[in-house]
Amino acid sequence: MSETLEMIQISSDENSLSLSPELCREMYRRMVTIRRFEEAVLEVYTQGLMRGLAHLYIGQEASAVGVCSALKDEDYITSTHRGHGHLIAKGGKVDRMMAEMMGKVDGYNRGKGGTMHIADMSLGILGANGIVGGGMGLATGAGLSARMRGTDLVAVCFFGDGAINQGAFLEAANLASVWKLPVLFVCENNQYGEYTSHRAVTAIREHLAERAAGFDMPAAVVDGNDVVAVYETTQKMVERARTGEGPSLIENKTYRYRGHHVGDGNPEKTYRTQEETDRWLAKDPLPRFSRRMVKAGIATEAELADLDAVIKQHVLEAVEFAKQSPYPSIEEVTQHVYV
Ligand SMILES: Cc1ncc(C[n+]2csc(CCOP(=O)(O)OP(=O)(O)O)c2C)c(N)n1
Ligand SMILES: [Mg+2]
Repeated sequence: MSETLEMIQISSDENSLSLSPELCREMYRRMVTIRRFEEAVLEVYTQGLMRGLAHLYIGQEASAVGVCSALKDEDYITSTHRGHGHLIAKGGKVDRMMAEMMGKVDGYNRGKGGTMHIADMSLGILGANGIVGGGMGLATGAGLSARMRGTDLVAVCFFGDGAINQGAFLEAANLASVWKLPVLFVCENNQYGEYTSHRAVTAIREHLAERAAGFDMPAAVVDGNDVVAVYETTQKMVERARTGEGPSLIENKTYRYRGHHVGDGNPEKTYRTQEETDRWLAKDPLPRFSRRMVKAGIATEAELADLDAVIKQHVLEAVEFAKQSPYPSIEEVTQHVYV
């Protein structure tokens, strides 16, 4: 059993807030940006302005923001099919993201990748990924590269409760541990893989983070809707990784408030109950953190409402930017892609 395998869910004290006001405001700004961006994606999809589907991150904002706020700009992340939140949390630009959703030339991939392939190497974003578990090898490779180049950079691998059962996890986590690579595996346990509860498909007593024991890797179970707990836990794990102590696993327990994707309109009528969703809605990471900031005197309710309005406008402008952007020309149909 690894030395710090702690299977008690970590939450922070809601009655205090010792992080700097600047950091709190920035974390809140990023969480609200994710929420408003995702709402706009749903609107754009509903209006028929984008092709295919998108997997919304609404409800899980504290996980991406808590983790990425503990990283340096140069650190790496790998993301998933539910990737918009990770990208925004790492500094992705909402106008270029929205253009990519709509297949436009100003998108991150010149409109040829769409929601599940957005990458920005300049921000260390090694890509969203349509392959469940696809980021595990990439993050481990990025960690190896960071080590071989003599940097102190770390690589974070975001993945879901469903992805923890992919064989790639065994390969990546084992190698990362044997070679003590600077990799942080962040399992976002939003309770479901598509329409199936993780309890139905995963042989684990209680916490998915228990898997870390098999890799001799420290692990933490975190209240994934508590951005402070996620941030502080990540800081500790990142510090270990930077100083050569090797990888670790964080399980952020959270919930997606919407369906698996934008076309999964009413999960409460099919594979989950309204009572369960209501229980998680009471732990919504946004009002939870805003209440806490107000209580700590970091911001007033009016200031936070103003900030929300500014962000809504910013996202609306991103939608307009994407609408105005042209489709890529027919001449470049075979460029920037594997043919
Ligand atoms: C290798 C692979 N298998 C299956 C799928 C189909 N698929 C897409 S999302 C998904 C569920 C993933 O669940 P989880 O890892 O919990 O992520 P979440 O959607 O909950 O964020 C599945 C099975 C896929 N994209 N890739
Ligand atoms: Mg899941």
